[in-house]
Amino acid sequence: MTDTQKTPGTDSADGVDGVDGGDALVSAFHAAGADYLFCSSGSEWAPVWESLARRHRDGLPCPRYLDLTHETVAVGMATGYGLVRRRPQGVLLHAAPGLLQGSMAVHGAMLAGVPMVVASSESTTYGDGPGQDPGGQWYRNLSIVGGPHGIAQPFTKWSNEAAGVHTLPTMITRAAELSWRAPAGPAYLNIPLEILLEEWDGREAKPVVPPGSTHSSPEEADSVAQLIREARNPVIVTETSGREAGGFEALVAFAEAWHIPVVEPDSAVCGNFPRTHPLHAGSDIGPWMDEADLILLVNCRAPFYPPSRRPSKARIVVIDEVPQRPHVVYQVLFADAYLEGNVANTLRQLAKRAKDLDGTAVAERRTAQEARSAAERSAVTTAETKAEQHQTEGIDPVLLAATLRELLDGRDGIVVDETITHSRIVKRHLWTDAPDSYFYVQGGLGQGIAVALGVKLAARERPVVLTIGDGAFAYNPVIPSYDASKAYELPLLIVVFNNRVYKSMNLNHRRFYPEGAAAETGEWLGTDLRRLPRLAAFAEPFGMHTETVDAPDALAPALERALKAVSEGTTAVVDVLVTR
Ligand SMILES: Cc1ncc(C[n+]2csc(CCOP(=O)(O)OP(=O)(O)O)c2C)c(N)n1
Ligand SMILES: [Mg+2]
Repeated sequence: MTDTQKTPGTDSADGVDGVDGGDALVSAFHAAGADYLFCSSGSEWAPVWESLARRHRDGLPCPRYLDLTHETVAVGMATGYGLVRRRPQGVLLHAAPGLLQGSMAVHGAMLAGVPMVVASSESTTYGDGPGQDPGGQWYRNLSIVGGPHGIAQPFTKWSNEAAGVHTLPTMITRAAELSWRAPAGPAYLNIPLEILLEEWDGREAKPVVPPGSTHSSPEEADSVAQLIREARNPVIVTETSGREAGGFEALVAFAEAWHIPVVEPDSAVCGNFPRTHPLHAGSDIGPWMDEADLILLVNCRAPFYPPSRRPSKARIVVIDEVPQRPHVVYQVLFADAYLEGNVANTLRQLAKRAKDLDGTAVAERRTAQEARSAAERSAVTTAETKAEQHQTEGIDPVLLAATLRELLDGRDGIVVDETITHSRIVKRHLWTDAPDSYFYVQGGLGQGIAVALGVKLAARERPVVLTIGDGAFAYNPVIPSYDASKAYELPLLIVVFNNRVYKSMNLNHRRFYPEGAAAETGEWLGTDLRRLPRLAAFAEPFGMHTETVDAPDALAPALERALKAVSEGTTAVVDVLVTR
């Protein structure tokens, strides 16, 4: 390359200090608009570190860089950040082993519909080529047959190898653009170390602009509006409308315009509709299966269970930009009509068409919904009163969720949830009613702390609470997660619903073998966690605030102290010994 082709950051005329694939990568992520590179280290990233050091020294633009000490933390933080910011970020993992370690979280990002470009590396010369020695570990230890892009393929949207330094920046911006489009999800790029070390001509990548919008046609929207007008007992069922930019607000406007109740089934994984809204119809689609005459599935990938349980008389309209999720193995929707434009756009179009409503039908469903809403409010109150009354027996999880709700009231908090048997309680009693205020951690266990850290990174001004089971907590890379919290000043309130058991799995064992040998002898294998030490204690070496609570009277004061510590900048871990 000639000197004139070098970037302004290149300060050597002999090419030794010239830009290479590492700088091409940094330039491309900058062009893709990534705010962050979430990196879990490996020797292939030295060219990237070198580029960043050079850019920092010379005041040149680049994404912010985070040194993270575990792959789950790197990917999980990118997921949490992307849930709030909805724009692809960069994730750098180490070779095939780092990708394998991070793959559970990449799969989680795929389920969560979060855009990101994940990269890791391999060697193509194993030390037998000219140029820099990649290191014997690539020959002896790190390679995998078919290349890391082969293993990434089933749990990413797109997976490939970068074949040369000159196509690398465009490969990265292309991967970012692919990952950003519906259904958003991670794209993977294998970037061989030799390419990262190869000289690059310093051509900065062209900035990536956001995707264009997609709309359902007015004719399609008209015909669905007509179906709604003709329905007496319609219902909206949604899992993730709140995940779309503006989706939460658009769903409220749509439901209100037509007076249609909204069910958020247990498969809902983010806040879609205010829990406190009079049109919120709880989480059970059951009562509607035979009663509704129109079911509007809005971003709802798995509405019925078993999947073949078909509503008896309802027509079904599916509103989803990509209804058949390519990564879902088995999916049954029974659609009578599809609206496949951007969901927020579609809902706004439908809201505008809410004219000439049948007054009698609206009055009927308003009365029915008022009764349903009153019954739900009273059931919530009854459950909370009962939880308070049984205080002598320990801390009921309902009491924990309700106490947290009261404490968070008016603070614009965000709840990240990695509980299992307590997740219904969290949704029902720790309700959240604003956009981007509740996220359920998807995929395998062990990502919750990282996802919460990423959410906090994207919303530093809001308190972020992680609710987590004791089993899930033990799956998290706790040390690397606490390290990230401390290093990047990301204080969380972590509340452990500690029942000393993998309750969910024990319930399944009992369900499969109600009168089996384990039921007879009491030998319940695979699920007992009583031997774990005090979970809050792992935060002590990090100087974090810790509380272990086993008495109901101590609960609210402990949570208050913890929240105060968080507002002062320290992560707080409150381990609550719950009764079930
Ligand atoms: C990576 C991973 N390994 C194993 C599992 C299987 N699994 C599902 S629920 C669960 C137990 C969770 O225990 P806890 O967080 O205490 O919740 P509880 O069941 O007590 O409500 C396990 C191990 C999983 N989901 N993910
Ligand atoms: Mg448990």
